[in-house]
Amino acid sequence: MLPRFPQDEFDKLKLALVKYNCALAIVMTKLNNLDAYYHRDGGISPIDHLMQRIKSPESIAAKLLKKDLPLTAEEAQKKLKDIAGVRIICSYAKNIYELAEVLRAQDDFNVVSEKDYLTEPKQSGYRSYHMIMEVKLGGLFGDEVCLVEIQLRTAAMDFWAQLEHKVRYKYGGDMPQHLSDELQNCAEQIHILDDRMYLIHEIVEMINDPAIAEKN
Ligand code: 0O2
Repeated sequence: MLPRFPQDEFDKLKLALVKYNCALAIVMTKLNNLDAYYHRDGGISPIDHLMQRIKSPESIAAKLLKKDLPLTAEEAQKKLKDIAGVRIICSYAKNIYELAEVLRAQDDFNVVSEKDYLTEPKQSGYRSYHMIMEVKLGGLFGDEVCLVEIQLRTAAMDFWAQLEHKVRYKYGGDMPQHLSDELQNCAEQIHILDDRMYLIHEIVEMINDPAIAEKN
């Protein structure tokens, strides 16, 4: 059974989640605008697609328990940095670093921390680039800020992460060794595939480059 907050803390958390929804909307608007900017004049955007989610009270409670923290709304807001989450799916790993650079340059976001699980994948095989952003809420919330986690990954990495998450959830954190070995193996193959696809993309880009086409 999923853990639950005591009723009074649940009510406080519900109120706090309004702020996280607001922060999520601000980040999504920014990212959609960036995507539209890249697409101007038929250009190519490094963003393939975007996903967003607010962690459910049940999974917030589960994460607090996992970290041995009390089930309070205050503790959740203080200690969990991924209550609001955006996932940016990119075509190639190179786009991930380009976008991270662009996000760092935004005046209205303050990057609180970053984790590069692309160069240093997790033991499970997980690859992704994580950024925690502090977002100014403005409007009725005045000077209040809220944290949003941005996960950047390729479509292949996302495919892997979603399957691994499903398998891990099914076994309640006690995944059989043969499955975790197989998933690690798949993660490596996906990494190689990402590189090979990027190489094809680069070759096509070179062929399309007018300066190179003129020479041939
Ligand atoms: P969900 O359901 O996706 O929200 P910490 O720095 O340890 O205090 P945290 O949150 O453990 O905090 O940091 P981490 O590991 O950098 O990022 C956590 C999130 O990254 C997870 O959130 C997942 O979304 C994703 N993630 C990290 N490791 C893995 C992994 O091995 N497999 C998969 N599929 N996803 C991973 P949640 O809350 O665990 O889950």
